[in-house]
Amino acid sequence: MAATSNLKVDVFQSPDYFQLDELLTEEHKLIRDSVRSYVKKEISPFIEEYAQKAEFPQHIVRQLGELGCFGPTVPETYGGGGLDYISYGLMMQELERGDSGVRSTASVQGSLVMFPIYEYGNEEQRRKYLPKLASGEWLGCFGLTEPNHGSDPGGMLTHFEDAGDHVVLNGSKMWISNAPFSQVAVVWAKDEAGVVRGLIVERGMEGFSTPTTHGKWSLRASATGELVFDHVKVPKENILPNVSGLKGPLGCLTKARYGIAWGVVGAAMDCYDTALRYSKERVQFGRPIGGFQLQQKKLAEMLTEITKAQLLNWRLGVLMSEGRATPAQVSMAKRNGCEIAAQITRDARQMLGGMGITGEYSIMRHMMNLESVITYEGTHDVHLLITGMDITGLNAFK
Ligand code: TGC
Ligand code: FAD
Repeated sequence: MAATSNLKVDVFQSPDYFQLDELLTEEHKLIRDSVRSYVKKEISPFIEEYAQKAEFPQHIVRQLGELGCFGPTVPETYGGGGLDYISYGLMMQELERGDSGVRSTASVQGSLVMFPIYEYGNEEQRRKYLPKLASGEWLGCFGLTEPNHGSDPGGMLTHFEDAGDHVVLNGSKMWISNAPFSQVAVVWAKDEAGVVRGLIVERGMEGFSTPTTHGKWSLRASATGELVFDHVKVPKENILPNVSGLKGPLGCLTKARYGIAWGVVGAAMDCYDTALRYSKERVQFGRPIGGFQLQQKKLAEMLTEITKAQLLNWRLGVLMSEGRATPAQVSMAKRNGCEIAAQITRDARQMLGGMGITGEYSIMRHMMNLESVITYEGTHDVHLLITGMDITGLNAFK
């Protein structure tokens, strides 16, 4: 007998083996449930089609804004949610349960575009950009990576020169999420002294273009592109005044990596739930495959890793909300989450046999998406070296 697909009608049931719900407030649960309902209704039934066509579902930008998924920790005065980090984490978990690309859109907008404008910007910049970004009227992107500088962004070549009331920006960025549809880009570039600064570049500025990256096998429902700057005149008022040096962009990454740590557990939960349901419905050798020990081993290990990662994220969320989390702790959670989620997608895919490779189920899409997530925002090995540096005090990068 063939097992029933859970994609068009999303019947996801969240695993909560250690009663983690008891650690959440009523507000946390309300936020989590509202994003979960949104994903069930507006994402799951359609996302596979967008992914197959390699098309970004542009309409979700407004929807995510209305739902409060853009800048949930930014104060309400600027259109943000004024929420704590557990709320933010739960939102990312639920969005990525639907698709990593959807979570990516929200991560970039909230942590990599709104956060630097809020944290490093002046009042004028905050008032001009944050409400439009929070509502989804505008989409933003974050330009750090360059063709020859990925893990080592400090070597970036993009630079600008002083030209009176404006600066002239030259260079290019690669692998930029949201780029092709963005109205605004937070770009990291070096000044004449070689110091990294943040600039807000707007679509329409002469010499600025955002060519789309084609041919991805991963994050197909997310738009990726380049940022090309050919003598772009950027008004000086668009420079973020309150940060200089690499700690500017790396500080944003800490926020976004935190969201990813939660997000990937959402993807893992989705794959586990699908595999569990399938294993109880799919009959071979006269009984459900879930009755075989080898299948139970996979399910038991999946749930163990999910539970450990859920606990890690919750504790990290508390530390983040209290302002006590370190970037190295965030690295550990991002790395661990990606690793266990990637392994769970692979095991879950095997449990569905041939059906596991089809778009009838979300597993193969999650599996391919996670190949990007394990790479961006710091690769698996980079995060390991960050942990190594933190515990030994010895820097393996330099
Ligand atoms: P290093 O000398 O160690 O540090 C330079 C300055 O930055 C500070 N710092 C941090 N600050 C805040 N948060 C962090 N996570 C920080 N890490 C370092 C550091 O204290 C120092 O400050 P100061 O005051 O002394 O100047 O820098 P390094 O050049 O040796 O590099 C270290 C390394 C390799 C860990 C770092 O460059 C790194 O993390 N590389 C990975 C690059 C990366 O993650 N790129 C991500 C691009 S954006 C992206 O992928 C978006 S995908 C989004 C989506 O679609 O969801
Ligand atoms: P490299 O840095 O060239 O790394 C290649 C390999 O070498 C990796 O395995 C790495 O771990 C390893 N390596 C590198 N240095 C060391 C070392 N010191 N020790 C041991 N091993 C090492 N960037 C943005 O700025 N904005 C975005 O919005 C954005 N979105 C992205 C979306 C997608 C779909 C993808 C795939 C990437 C995105 N990125 C973005 C870029 C992403 O952050 C980089 O791909 C990532 O940081 C790795 O850089 P790289 O691809 O140049 O790999």
